[in-house]
Amino acid sequence: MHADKLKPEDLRLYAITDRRWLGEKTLAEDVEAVLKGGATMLQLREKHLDTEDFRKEAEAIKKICAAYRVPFIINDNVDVAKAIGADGVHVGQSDMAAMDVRTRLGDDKIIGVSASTVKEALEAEREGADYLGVGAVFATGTKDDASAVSHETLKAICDAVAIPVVAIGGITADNLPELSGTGICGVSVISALFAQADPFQAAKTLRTLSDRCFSQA
Ligand code: TZP
Ligand code: MG
Repeated sequence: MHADKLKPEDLRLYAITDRRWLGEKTLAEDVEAVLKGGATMLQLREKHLDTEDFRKEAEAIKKICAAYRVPFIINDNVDVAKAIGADGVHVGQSDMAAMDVRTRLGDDKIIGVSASTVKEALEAEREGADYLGVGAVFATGTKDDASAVSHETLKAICDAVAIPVVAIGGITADNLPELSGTGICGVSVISALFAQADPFQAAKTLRTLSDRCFSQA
């Protein structure tokens, strides 16, 4: 394993895309805005694009992330990630197993896994995950089937694994400080960035707060 492929501070403000609030804007514009504002990692999450459109979009977003020197992760789709040379893939519990993703991507790439229990977290770590996304730590309207994770469970997961953990689900500038002391390296957010009128300013605010709350982790 290559120890420097993912630094814990890369997870400080992990932006996950969602095109539902774009309106007249392009996804590339919003991605650039959140990176300029201080997002430290970016995941392209597309639930409705066909493979060819997903690949084209990924190609474009990869260039922007490279310009800002921010790791670029693809949600779920190992084929797209391999085709465009993304930095990694994020999989959920019902997606491809982390072990199989590792076999397909090799040791140099970043693999993230969603977990909502200590058992799932330990299993993902054993299978070779580089980081965990744990949530939903607050109520969210963005993912219908998100399971709720208490802050006690979040802390128990952070204590149980050696790999970095990022919290996800309903995180805003108002509630982010409540996650201090859980052991997370940062926060992963969708609507608190991409549903905002000014994603640049939203990223700036969240990055400042996240640096303040999680730089000890
Ligand atoms: N996984 C657990 S909650 C969630 C995902 C993808 C949605 C997070 O979106 P938001 O808008 O930051 O609550
Ligand atoms: Mg998934």
